[in-house]
Amino acid sequence: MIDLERIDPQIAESIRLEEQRQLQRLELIASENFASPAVRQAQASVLTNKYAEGYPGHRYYGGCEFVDTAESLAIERAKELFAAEYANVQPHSGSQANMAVFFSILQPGDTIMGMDLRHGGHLTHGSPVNFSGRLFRVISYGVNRQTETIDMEALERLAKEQRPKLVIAGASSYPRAINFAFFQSVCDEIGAYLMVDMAHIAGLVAAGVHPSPIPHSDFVTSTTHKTLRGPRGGLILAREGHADKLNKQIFPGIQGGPLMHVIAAKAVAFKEALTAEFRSYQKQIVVNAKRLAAELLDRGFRLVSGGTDNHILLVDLRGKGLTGAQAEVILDKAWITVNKNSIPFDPEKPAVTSGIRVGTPAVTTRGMKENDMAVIAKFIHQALEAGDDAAVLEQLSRQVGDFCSQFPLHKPVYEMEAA
Ligand code: DSN
Repeated sequence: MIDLERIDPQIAESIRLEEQRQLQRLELIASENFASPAVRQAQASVLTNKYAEGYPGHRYYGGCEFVDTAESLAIERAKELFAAEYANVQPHSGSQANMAVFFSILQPGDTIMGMDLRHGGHLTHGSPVNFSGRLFRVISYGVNRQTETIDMEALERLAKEQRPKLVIAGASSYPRAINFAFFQSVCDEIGAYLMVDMAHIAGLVAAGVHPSPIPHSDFVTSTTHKTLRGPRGGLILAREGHADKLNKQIFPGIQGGPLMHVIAAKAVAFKEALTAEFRSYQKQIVVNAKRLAAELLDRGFRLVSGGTDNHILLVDLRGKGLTGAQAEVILDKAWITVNKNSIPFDPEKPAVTSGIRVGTPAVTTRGMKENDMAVIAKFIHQALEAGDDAAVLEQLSRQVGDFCSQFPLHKPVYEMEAA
């Protein structure tokens, strides 16, 4: 930071403060994590200087021999990690990965079917405010009102009636395991493609803690920075037969020069994810989520679907007389970071919501275990009980800061316990 402090003290200060925030506060945003020092080192490297439009061995620029090595390693490791036939590591984000898949098999106006955003889906799965909803005809499925799990019967009925060309499985705020084999059977019956967006659960899938979508899908997309704990970016996996059209859609279809520094960091993250330590970390994420769920239920919170199978809890706050927006602000004051989140059939608007989404990937990276989840549940309960009592929230924020100081932020993967 020496040069940065001198050249741009304002940006240096914002980075320093953000680092302090991450260090001192409880990070419970389900889609966030702390990338390892090795991942960040690759991402901050001179590879950011290189143009490499094209693919390894077939570039539109000279001098690509070393970045070719980095990208080839990333591809091979991604394929090994997920037992996939094909990998494209160039998508700048999960949204770009999804866009490339859509454009490789769909024409504007074609019908796609995805999970309703208000039931836990993602913007790119057909929301009207997103390119996916603007370019394609969208059919949405959701959860059953009683079980709050995906309504498979309704989904099958709708798919047979509407015959989408592409069905999308995967979610952003769904706390339960997804039955990819069932999605495949529906797609087989109606002759649709199946794309699984596993962004949230990619780390769990890599570690075998969640069933893999790979054997069941034509396409699997992901981000690399959530449970997978890599740099911020996207990934496409597919059957080899789709390779040419996917490569063409990413470049030159929708992207220009790949971010070679990010691709190198993805390669590092995939290498880390191939270790026994990483598998043990992923198991702990789920163990922690289940314990946090039990502790919150004990304190009178209602959880959507009654619990969790993965890294996510969706807390319904209506019984506590709070909206999601209010809870997010209150918890922030106690140095607990979550996001407000719609719950299925939410009577509140998306900017208000009736719930919060809570996730365990980041705190598990810090080395927190089951008993620490009991402490976190207590903090959440105390903060929400305090409401707008600023003095209590300030006092709590000091306790949260002290608690966090016991857990290093950047624990190198090789220092973690193996399973
Ligand atoms: N914005 C991400 C999340 O928080 O789940 C999804 O892309």
